[in-house]
Formats: sequence, structure tokens, C-alpha cells
Amino acid sequence: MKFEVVTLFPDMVRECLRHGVVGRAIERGLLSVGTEDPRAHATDVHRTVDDRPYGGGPGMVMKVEPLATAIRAAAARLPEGSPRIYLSAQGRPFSQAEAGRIAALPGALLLAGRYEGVDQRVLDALVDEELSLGDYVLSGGELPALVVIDAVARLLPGVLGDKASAEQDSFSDGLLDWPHYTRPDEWDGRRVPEVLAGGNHAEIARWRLKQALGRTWQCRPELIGQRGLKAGERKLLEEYCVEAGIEPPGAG
Ligand code: 9D3
Repeated sequence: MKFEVVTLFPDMVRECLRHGVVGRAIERGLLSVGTEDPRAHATDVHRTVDDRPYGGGPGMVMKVEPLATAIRAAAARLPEGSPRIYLSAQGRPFSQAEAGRIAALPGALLLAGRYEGVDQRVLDALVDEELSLGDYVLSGGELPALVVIDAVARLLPGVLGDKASAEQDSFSDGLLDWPHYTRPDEWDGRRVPEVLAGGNHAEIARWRLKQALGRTWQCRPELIGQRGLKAGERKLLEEYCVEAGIEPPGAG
């Protein structure tokens, strides 16, 4: 799969992509990410990429001409069927389901804004969709673009090992993770839960599912509502709630 990121900070984007799972995916040719800098298309001596907003007010707006030229240059390097996505606080919320949808595409253009945003006409003419990372204020679209690339890369064939891939679509899907422990078995007076050291794999799987259900119910009860409870899970969750002294979900 191929991404093109249109950004005023191509070095920031490229640097981040060198690391970890995504860096390896790029090295192995499973993913490629290009960048296009609107500043390279600015025509005046100062290489201007922003301008004052019509109607007044604070802040600047990304200027039309260099941005449009950059988007067209980046789009020309992408396969047919690659949507142009603007990262913006006004967009649909990004989610694992959105990541899955994008991972099935041949490519995507990610437009990262800076300043107060992009001239609306550029969005109307050259952009297909808008995605938001959530309800908080960031300084620009670069980190959101990197988040999208990271979440999508993990879903591409061959990027994760077989074990991690299988785990990704396992029974725990739709739940928060269970707690993890490694050596030593006691640290600062805190012991690793007995069951994990015991080697009874059925008991360990049961404990992990119970923890996942309980943590999800405690921190994100709406996820339990959306997902529902499968056979046997209600009993595990009730056990967790009794032990934690919290209210279990109702009969519905
Ligand atoms: C006048 C209000 N503006 C600043 C306080 C609005 C504003 C402009 C530009 C808010 C954020 C931004 C830059 N944000 C992004 O580019 C962005 C973003 C975000 O801020 N939150 C969640 N997801 C995203 S995706 C891109």
C-alpha cells in the first residue's frame, strides 16, 4: 500500500516513519510513504504558504496555490482509487474500522494542515473525506497522519508476525487488554498474580478474558454495550465485579 503525505513538515513525518513496526514494513517494501511539501511549490521569494483569513480574525490559513499544486503532485504518484483524506478536527472520528477500510485500499493521500486550516475551496475541489483523531486541539495534521499510517500498517499482510496477526483477530476483539507481567515475580512487595505463574493454560486464558471484560466494563462500559457478552462471559464479568466491589451490568 502507498501513502502520500502533503505536509509543511516532511522531515518530521519521515523521521517518525523510520522507527519500529512501520519502519520495518517500509524497509521490507510492504508499505511506502512519500511526502510533498507545499513550500516547494511556493513561487514568491519568501516561499509563502499561508495568508490572512478573509473576514478577519486571528491566525493564518494555508494558501491555495502552493497547496493545490502539492496535492496534485502527490496524487499523481498514487494508484487509481486512492482517496484524498484531510486530517481535521471537523472530520469523522478515526477508528479501528476506518483503519481497516483504508488498509483495503491501494493507497491514500493524507493532507496535514497547519495554522487555522486550509482554504475551503481546496477541500471542496481536491479532497474526498475528512478524518479527526478525537475531540482535543492539536497544532496540525502531521501527528494524526502518522497515527493513521501506524494503525493501517499493522493491518497490512505480512507486517505483523503470524502470532501477533492471529492475536489481532482473537476472541478478545472489542475489549480492552488484560494486564501484563514479566520477571521478577516479586517487585517492591508486589507479586505477579498466582495463576500466571502456574502454567495452567486454560486457567490463564480464563483469567485474561475475565480481566479484559472487567477492565472494559470499568473504563469503557459503552464498549460492552456495543459488543454484547458472549456465552460464559457474563459469569466471568460478574466474578470480576464481585472481586472489585463494583456494580455488574444489568440483565439486558
Ligand atoms: C480557532 C480554533 N482553532 C484553534 C484553536 C481551531 C483549530 C485549528 C487547527 C484546531 C486545531 C487545528 C489543528 N488540528 C489538526 O490539524 C487536526 C486535529 C485536531 O486538532 N484534533 C483532532 N484531530 C485532528 S486531525 C487534524
